[in-house]
Amino acid sequence: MIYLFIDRLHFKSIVLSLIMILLFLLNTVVAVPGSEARNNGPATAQNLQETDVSRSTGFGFSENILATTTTATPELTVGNASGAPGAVLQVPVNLTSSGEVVAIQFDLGYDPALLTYQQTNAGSLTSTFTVYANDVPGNKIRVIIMDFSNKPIASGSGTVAQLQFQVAATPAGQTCMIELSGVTLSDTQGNLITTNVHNGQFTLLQPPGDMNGDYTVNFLDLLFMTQYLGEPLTGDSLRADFNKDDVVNILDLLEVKKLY
Ligand SMILES: [Ca+2]
Ligand SMILES: [Ca+2]
Repeated sequence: MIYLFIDRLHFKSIVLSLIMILLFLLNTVVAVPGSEARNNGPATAQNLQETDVSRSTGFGFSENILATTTTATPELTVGNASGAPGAVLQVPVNLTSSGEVVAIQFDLGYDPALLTYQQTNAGSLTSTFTVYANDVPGNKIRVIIMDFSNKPIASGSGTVAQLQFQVAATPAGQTCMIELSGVTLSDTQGNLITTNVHNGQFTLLQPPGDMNGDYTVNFLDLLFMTQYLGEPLTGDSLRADFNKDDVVNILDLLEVKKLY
């Protein structure tokens, strides 16, 4: 019985050994030509090269994103505006940024001989922000834009404020700069952000019926038109044909008379 038991143990050991040898041989045969062996095995020269490429690409993307974020200087730009005497117009102030701006302060200067300030409204990027605006000495409007939760202004381009002006009824001049000063942009830590600033310009438009080009409509325009009654339509007489019926007559004068 004892020998029989030993023989059984011996037989099992032999079978297990044979299975181990068979598995080793199978693993060797499969592993040699396959690519998985390279990935799972020890670091060969090719493995290291692939790893290096992967790391290089990963860091490359990170560095590119960081570079874009840190090198794109925000732009604060005043839009150009135009209007005839008495017209009400909006002057937009636009911001282009990468989402790092949380608060803005600036002064907007203008010529009171041409424009009268009325009010300031939030822009497309700041509809949920608080916008303060006050007159300050030197014919300037001081604007402060912020959010008490320290929320950044969305990245991209859009208006951060709309300043409303009325053109003077009898303007002294035809153009003026709409000029930024004291521009202060802040990040979430309260740090000053370097900003490129672009001023705007207001241009006075001739009102309809202004025949003599003095930006007002009055009896002088009627006198101007009478020079061309029945005259051929060339040069200034083309303007005198106010209703564009190809003749200068009393009907044109009556149309202009309605405008003042
Ligand atoms: Ca006129
Ligand atoms: Ca006419």
